[in-house]
Amino acid sequence: MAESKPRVWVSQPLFDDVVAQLAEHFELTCETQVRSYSSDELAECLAPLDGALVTLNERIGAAEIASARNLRAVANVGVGYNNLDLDALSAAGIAATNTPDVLTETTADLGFALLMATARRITEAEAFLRDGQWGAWSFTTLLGADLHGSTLGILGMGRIGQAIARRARGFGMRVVYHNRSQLTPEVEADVGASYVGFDELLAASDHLVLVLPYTPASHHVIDTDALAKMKPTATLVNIARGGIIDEVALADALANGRLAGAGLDVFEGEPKVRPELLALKNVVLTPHIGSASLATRRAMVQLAVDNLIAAMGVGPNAGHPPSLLNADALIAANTGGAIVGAKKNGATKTTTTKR
Ligand code: 8YV
Repeated sequence: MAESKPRVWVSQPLFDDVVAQLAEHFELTCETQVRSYSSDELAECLAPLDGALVTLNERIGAAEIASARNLRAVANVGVGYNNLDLDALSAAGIAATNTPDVLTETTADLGFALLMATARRITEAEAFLRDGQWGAWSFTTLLGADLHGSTLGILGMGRIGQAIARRARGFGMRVVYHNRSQLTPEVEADVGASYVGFDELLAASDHLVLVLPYTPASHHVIDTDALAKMKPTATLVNIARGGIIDEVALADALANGRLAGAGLDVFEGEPKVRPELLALKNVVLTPHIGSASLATRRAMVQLAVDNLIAAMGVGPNAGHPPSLLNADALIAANTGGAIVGAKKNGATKTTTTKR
């Protein structure tokens, strides 16, 4: 009898023609409806699998993989992977991958769109027009702030931050940034940005864009104190993760004239958006569309598919997924041994066994 193919699952409807490539190597199941999963539902879906292709909506940690004894790889469609508990996946010998690079320029474009829309109050202006308030033209209606000649602050200077800095140069902006580590002088010169401390970044920015990864260290890094250090005329754009901002503090600052405007593509409780933010006029809101151009979303799914095939040890890059997040797990998985048992169940002792 022929050996059965490894079982792979795709958690959300993506691009059928791209995802179908998985069927060449695996027994493939794809969700056909957009779904949100409870932890228990996810654990049930993962339990019989060898591999999974998931999105940021699926939070995968120790509880979700507890019964997934054969799971070897989880491919995330997204560069951010705060939905994955890498320690838990590595401890279980499960390879995790993400989709960097292919979305850099598209996400930088959206960052710039929000910078412009927020500074020039585009959505507020459109609502004003659609509401029939454009009765008599007034010279002082809907005055905004300039991008040209202003200082752009970038918090988080990875690939997307650098792509935004390059765009800012074309707009005649001065660019300052803060990051865990300073860029080399060559890269700083190339992107045209100067390193400053966190407080200086807040104080100097006419427009501040957040592009840092969401980790416990960056949770609510923009809080009441940070907002108080910004210019009351400044605008703030977030294209990273909602949890980086204390949204209650932000809504309060925006409502009370301590910050001019905000452009938000991501929210702490998304897809729910705080009523305090929805009630404000000086906020531009988009539903997490940073990477949402057709070409880029297709490229992200293609990279996730390539990652999954390679992480499962088949295809032309067998054993070498293009964007692996936890090399230790892959070594365990591909040598036929994976760290399971005691550690998988949350204890500290590890045993290596065949998967
Ligand atoms: C994705 C994102 O759309 O890549 C990321 O980190 O936030 C977005 O580009 C999202 O992750 C889809 O899963």
